Amino acid sequence: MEKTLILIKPDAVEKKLIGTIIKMYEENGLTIEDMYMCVPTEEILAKHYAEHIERDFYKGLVEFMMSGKIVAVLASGENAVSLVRKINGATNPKKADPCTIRYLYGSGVQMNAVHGSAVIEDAIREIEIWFGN
Ligand code: YYY
Ligand code: MG
Repeated sequence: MEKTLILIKPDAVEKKLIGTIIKMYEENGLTIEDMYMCVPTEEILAKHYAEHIERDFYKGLVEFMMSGKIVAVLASGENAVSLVRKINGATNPKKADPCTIRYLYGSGVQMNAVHGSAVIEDAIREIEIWFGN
């Protein structure tokens, strides 16, 4: 069974959307294997967002991600990686399909409520970062 990494970002936690968001994954057939809350460190975010470190939005993104608690979620299911990306919707909530988490609850490209691993290789890498072996 495929596994993937989800982060419920500080904007969604602040809006009390943890339960609503977890329910959307479960209703779409995913299983929650493990989860915890934390205020992420700069170090873990540098690993997680390594591909974006040179981008101009990186500093603001890290500051936002450290602005409050997040929920790290390990989820599994058939095609879990692509299924979570579909449920999450496009990076920009304005361009996301209706009924997706980002369309419903995102407030901008940065504050877009959730993260989901993009491909299986990323999921393996990100699960290692957030949950270890
Ligand atoms: O994988 P996904 O989260 O949909 O988008 P990425 O292009 O990987 O960007 C990661 C993360 O960075 C995005 O969720 C918000 C933030 N971001 C930003 O703040 N400003 C941008 N112009 C692009 C991305
Ligand atoms: Mg990405």
